[in-house]
Amino acid sequence: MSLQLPQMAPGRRRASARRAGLGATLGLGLVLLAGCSSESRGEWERLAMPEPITEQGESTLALWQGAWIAALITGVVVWGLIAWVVVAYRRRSDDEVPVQTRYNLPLEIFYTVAPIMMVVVFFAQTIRVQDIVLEESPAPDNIVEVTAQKWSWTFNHGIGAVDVAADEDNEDDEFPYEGYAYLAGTLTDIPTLVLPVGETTRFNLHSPDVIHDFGVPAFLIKMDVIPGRVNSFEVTPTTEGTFKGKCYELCGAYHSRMLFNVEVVSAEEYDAYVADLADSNLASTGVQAELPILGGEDARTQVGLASTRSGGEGQ
Ligand SMILES: [Cu+2]
Repeated sequence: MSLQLPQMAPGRRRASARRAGLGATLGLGLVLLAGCSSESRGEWERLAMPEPITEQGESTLALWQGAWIAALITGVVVWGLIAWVVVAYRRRSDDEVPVQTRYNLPLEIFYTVAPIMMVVVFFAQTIRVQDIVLEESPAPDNIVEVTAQKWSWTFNHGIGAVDVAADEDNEDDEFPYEGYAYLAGTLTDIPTLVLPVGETTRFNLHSPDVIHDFGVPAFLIKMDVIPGRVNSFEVTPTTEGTFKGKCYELCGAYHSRMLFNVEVVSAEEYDAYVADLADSNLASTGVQAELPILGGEDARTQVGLASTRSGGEGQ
């Protein structure tokens, strides 16, 4: 039984198919755009990357967008070639046998060389951006010692004179500031990391127990916190506001509680915050800390942590 198609001149049939296709595309585009707030339009432009709030994060975003654009151009060329081959070399009659070409040397050289060139460009761009986001300035405005401990964060802000040279060995026995003001989070008390806008802050990452990972989506960077090793990176926040941070390494039973907030404030508010924090440390412990709280024995006796651990070991 043959299929009965409505009779229509070939030219008119093509024109009406084109109109239907155009209408469907426009309709779909309108539906998609109508559902777009300016926020989600931003997400589309950033290709689902969070909005960066640091100078360093802008380079990461540009790398992400560039990689997607390169991948999409490649995709369009490949899809286009597939569609062209399917149409141009389709079987035109039942007894037709296509040319049995076994290889095409120029084509094979092209699809060997093109991907190698793409990998080289991706690699070079990645190294370039990696150098930018991991670059450490000779004298950052602030150095914060971050402790990731089971199961929260302690943020140690420096007070008094700073000696950047003391930070250079990246060891845990010398620290750049004369004294420290610290905020220790607990299982039930999510700590807030306060940072000054427009200033460069270096994070030195310490862990007394297992591997954690310090990350803030709005920084577009995260870094492992490894016991016995001090990893570090710097950010220069450009936007004031409150942002979310968390542990990105499945570190144990209460990994999911290793959350923190980041509050970017003006430089004056930051100085006032650190002074207040030092006062409240002094009021609660009776001493001004000369060294940052880096966990280990200290982490177990921090406010709130003692109650969450029975023997202090294991888990
Ligand atoms: Cu963790």
